Amino acid sequence: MPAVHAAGQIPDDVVRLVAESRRPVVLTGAGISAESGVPTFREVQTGLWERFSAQDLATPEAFEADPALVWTWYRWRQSLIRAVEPNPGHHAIAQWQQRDGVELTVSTQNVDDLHERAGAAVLAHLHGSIFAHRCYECGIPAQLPDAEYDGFESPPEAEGPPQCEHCGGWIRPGVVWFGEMLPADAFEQTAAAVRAADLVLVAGTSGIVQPAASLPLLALERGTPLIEVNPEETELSEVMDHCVRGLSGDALPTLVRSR
Ligand code: BJW
Ligand code: ZN
Repeated sequence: MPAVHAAGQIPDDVVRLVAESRRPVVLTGAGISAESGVPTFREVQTGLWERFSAQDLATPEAFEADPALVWTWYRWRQSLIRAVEPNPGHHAIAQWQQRDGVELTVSTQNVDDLHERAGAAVLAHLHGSIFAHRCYECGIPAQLPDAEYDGFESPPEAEGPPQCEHCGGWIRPGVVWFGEMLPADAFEQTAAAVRAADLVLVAGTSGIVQPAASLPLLALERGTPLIEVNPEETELSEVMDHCVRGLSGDALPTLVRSR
């Protein structure tokens, strides 16, 4: 069973574990971007999207059934992400990575670029990038101008995706939908980093979606300390050594402060 701590009362030995780690791995999910204003996946959506769960829209079947709806959802989310800023959780990780003597690996399930915008190098985007595009049919990458939606207002109606210059197929976002494989190497590179880590910190993920949710178990097998940062109990909580129950924007700056 994990030791559970409030974000404002993280014991010194947990802060020391972080401060003394030389090869930490940080695994992040949607919760780390929540305080920036990016909705998580298991939240109820609003506007044009309120009848749909993210789980219904993030599939090849949804795109095939209604390309315009799914495309517009992604274009709107791109504009939302462009309109927000990294929060103290992203900044704390970037600062930790820049500390002398620390080789910190960041691997994220997030398709946003907020870790990078905070100054962190990200080893892997396990579920791809929302800003990359490729043809749904032939896979050739496509360059598109930025979406012109207001990031905060849902668009009034759905607009169809552009077509591939090579084969006429629909252009899709460069993300990983349910039932699709993760990008080549992203999982294996993260798994190797977790196997080599002396500490694994998991922040802002429900631990529901596989295979990403299995990565912390590689640390468990090796007896590597595991810390979770999340306001809620998750599917992964029971394998953790420490659970910090709080928002990552509060907990991470405290956890990674230098002693
Ligand atoms: C805060 C906070 C704050 C809030 N601070 N925290 C084995 C068993 C069962 C099923 C499967 C299995 N293996 C594969 C599957 C199927 C499937 C799967 O896992 N399904 C589950 C629903 C059970 N997996 C796949 O299909 C994967 N592919 C695959 O396995 O390929 C092999 C294969 C191929 C063919 C057949 C079978 C196998 C692909 C998964 C792709 C996931 N894609 C998405 C969408 C990406 C594009 C987009 O952005 O639209 O990725 S789904 C969505 O979930 C997104 C996320 O990256 C992912 C994870 O979500 P995350 O990050 O955990 O967010 P939430 O919203 O779930 O949780 C937020 C958390 O934050 C909560 O805990 C909050 O409490 C917390 N929080 N505020 C800190 N301020
Ligand atoms: Zn094509």
